[in-house]
Amino acid sequence: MKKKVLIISLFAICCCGISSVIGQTGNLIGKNICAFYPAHYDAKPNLPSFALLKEPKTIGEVPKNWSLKPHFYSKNGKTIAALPIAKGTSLYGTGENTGSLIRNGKTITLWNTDNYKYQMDSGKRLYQSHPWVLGVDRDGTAFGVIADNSWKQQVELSDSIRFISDGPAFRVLVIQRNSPQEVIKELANLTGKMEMPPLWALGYQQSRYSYVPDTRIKEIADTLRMKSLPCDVIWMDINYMERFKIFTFDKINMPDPQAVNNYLHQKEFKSVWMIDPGVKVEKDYFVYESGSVGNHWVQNAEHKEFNGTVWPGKCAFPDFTRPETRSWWSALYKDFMATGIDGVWNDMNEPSVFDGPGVSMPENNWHRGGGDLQADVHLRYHNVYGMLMVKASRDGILKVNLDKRPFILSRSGFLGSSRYAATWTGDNCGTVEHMKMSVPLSLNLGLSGQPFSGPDMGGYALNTTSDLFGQWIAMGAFFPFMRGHAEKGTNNKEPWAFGTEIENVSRTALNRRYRLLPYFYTLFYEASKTGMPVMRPVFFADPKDVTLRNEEQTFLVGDNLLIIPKWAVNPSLPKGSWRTLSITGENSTIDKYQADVKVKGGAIIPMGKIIQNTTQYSLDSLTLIVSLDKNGKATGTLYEDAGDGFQYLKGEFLISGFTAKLGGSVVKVEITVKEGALKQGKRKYKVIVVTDNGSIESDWIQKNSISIKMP
Ligand code: NBV
Repeated sequence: MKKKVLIISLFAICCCGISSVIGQTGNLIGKNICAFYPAHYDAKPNLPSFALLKEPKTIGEVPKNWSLKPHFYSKNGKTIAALPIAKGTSLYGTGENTGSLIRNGKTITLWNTDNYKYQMDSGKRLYQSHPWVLGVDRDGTAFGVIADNSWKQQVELSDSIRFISDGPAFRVLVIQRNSPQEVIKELANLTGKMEMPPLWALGYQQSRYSYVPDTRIKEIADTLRMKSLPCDVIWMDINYMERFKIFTFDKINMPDPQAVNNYLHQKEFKSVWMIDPGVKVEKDYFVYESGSVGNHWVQNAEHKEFNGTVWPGKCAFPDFTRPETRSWWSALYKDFMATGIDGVWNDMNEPSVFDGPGVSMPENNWHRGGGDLQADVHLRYHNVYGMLMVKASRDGILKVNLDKRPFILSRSGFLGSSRYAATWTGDNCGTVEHMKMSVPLSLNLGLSGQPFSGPDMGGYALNTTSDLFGQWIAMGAFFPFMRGHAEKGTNNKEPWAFGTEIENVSRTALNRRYRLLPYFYTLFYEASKTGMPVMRPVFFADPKDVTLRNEEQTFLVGDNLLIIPKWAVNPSLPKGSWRTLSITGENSTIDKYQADVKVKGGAIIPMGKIIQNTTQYSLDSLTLIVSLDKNGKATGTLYEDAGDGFQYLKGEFLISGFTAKLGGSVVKVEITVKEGALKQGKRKYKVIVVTDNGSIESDWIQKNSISIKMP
């Protein structure tokens, strides 16, 4: 304890010597959660918080023995909060950034940036900002720190955690818990949780910039079905629009969007269509006209309409800080969605402005705010521009499709934006390096409150080789969001575009994902309830085991599946028994592409059938994969509901519990209903007990108690 005090005071002196120190106050806002304020904290330029769901309530004083306190000071015109960390602490979080999973030694800029190929600033700033750091101490206990402000800032992670902001002094929230998992759950309690997505959003998604004309969309859809490559969604990129004007359809490329959607629906596909924030400045264009009448545009420093160049040419940009603008924007979705569109893709919402500083707006642009949001400069609102946009998009879509769960994919985001949208990691490259990097990218998004993410599978920019595509789809099948996407001008990157071998590799990978959907969907439910990520770092298997802290080639899906991509070299794997699982009859131990999937001893994994899309999803025959622990026991869970709509919020869901126990040479599996009122149809089960020397399977049995004799 004495040593700690000494370190902290040395640290404080260090800060004092070079800058002006600001005092600090703090209070307890939850069990082992404290909020710290710089002296003379000014709420006006900081609140309401964009990250937090609601303003925290003080419930007491900072506990006497609380060691993790920020020091506030200012230096060179920046406001800084610094927290000393103990040697050996592993740092994670900070959202979407390139580089290793572990963040120690990194400096990250939080300034949402359209970063094509992750080239600018060596990828140290990407499309999203998460002023959040997760720390795991040597002993596996953990803490989390939120710098509660939206201003442009840097996170410097060295011998201390430093948030260095261009804005005024801000408050800092510190969570302390016994494990990183508990910290992540507290983060979700503070910043909100992702709502249950529609089941179809968990399926495979096929995209390209762009599938045009409309006949090409049908061709893609037909080929997927003809080749039995399971898929749920086809994506429409900007070329469906008339001269890139949002909420319009090009007369040649997309003369009848309703007919396209009908066609896709008939073939059991959903469709997701792109909408960008930039509105073409053009007389008689209804979006620009109505936006101008409503005075909805972001202003320049002179308080005049700001214009910048994006795809359509000269554009105006909605000022989403204004409640009136958000309502206007929401209402634009009415006719758009009426064409049968299922989901929306909000791109370019950093916002990207081709001829602006750093590919965005000038920092001194002006947002007028309204409601509880103050009028202020872009420097303050830039990082939440996309978040405010998707919030308005979501509201609009919900109003039109009252009984459907909205699905929005947003490129830009901020801490807490999983409340409104899923995300992908932007314009990566078709390179081995970017494939490998996609693992720590999505893992850290999961550790930063965004459970629903994934990369452009196969790589967006550059041509992709068949071998790389094979490796990528084999691994991508286990990411929360699985979409193949490619840039204009690159080679075709659909699963069949690389020849028969890779087409077969792709089919197996997709079949593996679709069979695992009951397990995935259960994990999405968990994420929506607790904030636990779907894709988890391997160190979650044992936070005390420091050898796992750097592991970023392999990952966990939930707690019970360990994914080892074929390209992984000497990964650090968790101890205990993890048994190889064959999901569709494949033998991953000799396969050149399919990732090794290992199931944890003590787990039961529910698996469905091979289906071509989620319209065919049915749990009438369920396979239970049983992997016993050293005490001969295993447990598992299954969540189910209608797959869409909101009846699940009124109790129309079912959570089943599975237990297995070895007695003598017999494994007895019991199935019980734990929660929920959904009526379960007839269901037969097959139990497969996976052991270290192969597996034993039962017949199909329509009972809730199944015994299987071990050899
Ligand atoms: O709309 C075109 C692309 C899109 O395909 C990509 O996924 C986005 O990240 N979009 C960026 C705009 C142009 C990028 C060069």
